[in-house]
Amino acid sequence: MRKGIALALSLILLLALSGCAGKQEPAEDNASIVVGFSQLGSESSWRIANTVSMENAAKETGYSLMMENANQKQEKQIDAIRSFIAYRVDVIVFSPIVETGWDNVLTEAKQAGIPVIVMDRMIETQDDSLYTAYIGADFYAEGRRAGEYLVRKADALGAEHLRIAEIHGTTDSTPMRDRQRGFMDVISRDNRFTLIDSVDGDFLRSKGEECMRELLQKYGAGGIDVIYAHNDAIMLGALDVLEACDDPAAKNMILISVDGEKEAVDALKAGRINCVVQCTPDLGPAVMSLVADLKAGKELPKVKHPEEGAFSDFDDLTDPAVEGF
Ligand code: GYE
Repeated sequence: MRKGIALALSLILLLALSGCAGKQEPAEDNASIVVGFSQLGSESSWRIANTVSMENAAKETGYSLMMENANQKQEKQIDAIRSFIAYRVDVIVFSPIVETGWDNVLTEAKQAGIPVIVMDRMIETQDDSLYTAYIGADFYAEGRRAGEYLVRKADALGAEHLRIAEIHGTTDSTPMRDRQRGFMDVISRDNRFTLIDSVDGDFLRSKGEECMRELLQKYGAGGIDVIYAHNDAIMLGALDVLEACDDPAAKNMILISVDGEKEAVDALKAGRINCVVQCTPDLGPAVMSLVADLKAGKELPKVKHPEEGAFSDFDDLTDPAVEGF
């Protein structure tokens, strides 16, 4: 009997302790901290998952999120940032559609004393003091991973010469520039590879389809060995065209993509794509923890990259860890 009571008491104590150590309710005064977030658009599953990640992280921390979606227009992003300044939000977070053209509006934010966190894509500026911190993927490393996969694949196939067509992302955006540079840095000194074309897929599935149709018209399926798409949306659009093409050569291409959305990872598992380089959209929790550090007066790291890898037909794709978002 005594033993029973002791056990019950220790259970209560344990529950109470774990209650203390467990998930905390967001502090009530967090709601008074307003985060103005300018999302660049809704062009891909990556972007939609990124928006959801920001919304969920704001809910969890209790910060008030004021979000504007710019539908792929830089002017709309600039307007949104101006409206956040007018509203005197506590922190501005934004994912810049392209790298250049932000100095004026960020100078206005700086003059208003509002810190800016650049999320996902980066800006090009002479003045580093225009933003407090940047958090986003190392796109150059992603491009290198795509190139390294191709080198390994060429080795495994004993290929002598591979003709590559690149369908790139939004011109002058950070992932476009750096995924291209990283990939080229790996393959350009190896004379087994020739880049035959590089066309603009704007990170859109519809554009991926259109570009693939044009590439087939220009080179024929037999004239292309590799497609390097800068995101899964482009690749899935291209894949629709390749799979509907009568020429058997259209099914023999090596297909390399970036992101890791579920539809692409499933296509990889089904042997329809060869490699998907990972890029995580789940940046919300890290952004909100930067906001918390900022509010606590801590110094933020200027640059932060999430850990990423790649999935390919060299991996065990039955591993449950291989999954998309
Ligand atoms: O790869 C693509 C999206 O900026 C990393 O933007 C992001 C890219 C992502 O449209 O799917």
